[in-house]
Amino acid sequence: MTERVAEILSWYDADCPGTRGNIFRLLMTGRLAGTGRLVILPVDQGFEHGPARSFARNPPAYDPLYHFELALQAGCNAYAAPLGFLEAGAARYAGRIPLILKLNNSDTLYKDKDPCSALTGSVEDALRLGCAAIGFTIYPGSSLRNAMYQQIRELAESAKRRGLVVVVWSYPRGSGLSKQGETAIDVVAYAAQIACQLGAHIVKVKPPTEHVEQEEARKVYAEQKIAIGTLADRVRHVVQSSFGGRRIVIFSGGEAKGSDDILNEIRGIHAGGGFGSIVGRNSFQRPLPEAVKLLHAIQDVYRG
Ligand code: FBP
Repeated sequence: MTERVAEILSWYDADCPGTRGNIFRLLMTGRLAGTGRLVILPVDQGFEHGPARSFARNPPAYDPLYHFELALQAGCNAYAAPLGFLEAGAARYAGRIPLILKLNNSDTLYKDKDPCSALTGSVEDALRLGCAAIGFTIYPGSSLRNAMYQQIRELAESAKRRGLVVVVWSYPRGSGLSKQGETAIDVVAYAAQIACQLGAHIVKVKPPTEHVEQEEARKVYAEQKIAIGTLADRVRHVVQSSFGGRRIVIFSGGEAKGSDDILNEIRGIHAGGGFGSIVGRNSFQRPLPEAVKLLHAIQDVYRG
């Protein structure tokens, strides 16, 4: 146990030993073990975006076992996926890497202006598969957000009682927001705060832009001179908005892009005090050796 991991665990002192043990596992696995930083591999895009959009660029990625192997070879802290992908490999890879079961998912075959994911797994499934955590997506900004908040309240209560960690993907989206507003700094900071208030141990958001969506927020950002000019400034503000930095906040990777662009973004997240990244398409859409190399380079940035 390092001092940093002990410090992070002290923020979760309301949790039972099982949950704290699983936070410890997440923080003590892979190439970033002990640093307090995390790089997680998420592979729910087959469900969220469809198989061809997700896997055709690197066909071995159609195979669920490929992702367990990638997460292991890349030294990730954890691997997150929906029920089907985890069931396909959890027994073979039992105990080798912490797993996060995504308990809700949505597809893009029906375009809802107000999205709400379906429950696609249970806390019992997570326990049966030996997972360290459950994952859940909320869409603040959707007219159906309150139903999602109520679902995660119940699931989080049950997961925490059974010693699991709760990871919330907080993705502002829906008719309450403009397209630009989905990644606006005020909205992303607000989405991170909502996830923390819902009891998330780990919050995942998209890297925010300089845009400020809400008129009322714009005045405060100007009056209080909240720095939002660089990605590092914005990440710092999101981390501060997550209980003054007392919650683990990680940032998602986004669509496939060049390694230099990704690494520049990671440098910004690191400089702003972000706890890490969850990188899906930018890893599994590359051939395995390239993906491992990129994930190692990302981890090296977080190692400072
Ligand atoms: P990526 O690195 O591929 O963006 O994965 C992170 C993630 O949160 C996935 O878990 C999820 O499927 C995806 O982003 C959602 O992306 P989008 O908002 O573009 O549908």
